[in-house]
Amino acid sequence: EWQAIETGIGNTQYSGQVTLGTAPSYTLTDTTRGNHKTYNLNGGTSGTGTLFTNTTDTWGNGLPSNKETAGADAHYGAALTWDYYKNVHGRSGIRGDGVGAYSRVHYGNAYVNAFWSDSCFCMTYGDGTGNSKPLTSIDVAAHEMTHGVTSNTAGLVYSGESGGLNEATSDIMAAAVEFYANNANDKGDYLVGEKIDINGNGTPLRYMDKPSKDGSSKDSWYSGIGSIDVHYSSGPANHFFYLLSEGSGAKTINGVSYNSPTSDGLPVTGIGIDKARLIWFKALTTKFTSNTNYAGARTGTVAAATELYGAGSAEVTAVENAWAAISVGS
Ligand code: ASN
Ligand code: ZN
Repeated sequence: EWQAIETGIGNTQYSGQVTLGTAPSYTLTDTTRGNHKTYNLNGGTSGTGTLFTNTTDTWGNGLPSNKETAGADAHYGAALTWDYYKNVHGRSGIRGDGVGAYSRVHYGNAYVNAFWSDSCFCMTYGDGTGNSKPLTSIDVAAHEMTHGVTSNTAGLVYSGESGGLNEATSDIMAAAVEFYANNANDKGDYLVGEKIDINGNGTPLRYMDKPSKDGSSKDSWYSGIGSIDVHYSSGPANHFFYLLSEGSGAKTINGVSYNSPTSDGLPVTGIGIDKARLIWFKALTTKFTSNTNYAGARTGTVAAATELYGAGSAEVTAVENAWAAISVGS
């Protein structure tokens, strides 16, 4: 059956003016991306609320007081993440079957979190502190959607070291999506949640070049890291990915300054995020299993890099050096 492809205009809070999939006239339904839909919970905490519907094809006004604005941000983040997985990794949707998930915005009252749920095959966003900072930025959307990808591939158990690797996978792919999007209002970075002001002082939620900058995350692996919260045991793997992409030491990218340390004091030369993201994705989808730990992640990524770039390649050496730099040896 033939279906019109409508592209509306979204005035988002975090990403400026963007195009949105809005068919049929006019709802937030993305027919070119598995019919991904975006719903307004309007403060509710269950069900789907109502599908965003409009008489014109312009959505939101860039401000959180307009209920469509968060819908536009979430719809855009889902579209970017879909495009990233399709165009960079050849994966069509979260399950790889071309079927879209859906997004729900305006969950609860001043709810400061966002989450993926396997049971609804959907992602949900609160409106943040004072209902003025919805958690609908590109990186948060990509982070939550990637929980769906992880769940349908490696299936990394959400506790212990595998839980940290699950969380890191979401942060890693969030950074990759942000760089892929190259949005003028939200350029790529190795920060997580820099737009949503979750700390109330303008600082990001997490830092991949030096995870301990958040006060809780770990920079390197240690025996016992599996006992801490998965959003902190993700630190070493986030740090690994930064080092593999950009290398150790000081560097400024898109106006953000980084300074990544190594636990062994040896320098790491980065191979660029375009290669690093392929290595991580290949390991996630063909090497990691539900109980993969840090040692297994090292083995899996070395194997993935070897298949992609060859034994003895500079890429394999960089993977080995980046793991050594966060205290995961051979
Ligand atoms: N936003 C959090 C996350 O995606 C929610 C959670 O802790 N499950 O990790
Ligand atoms: Zn997460």
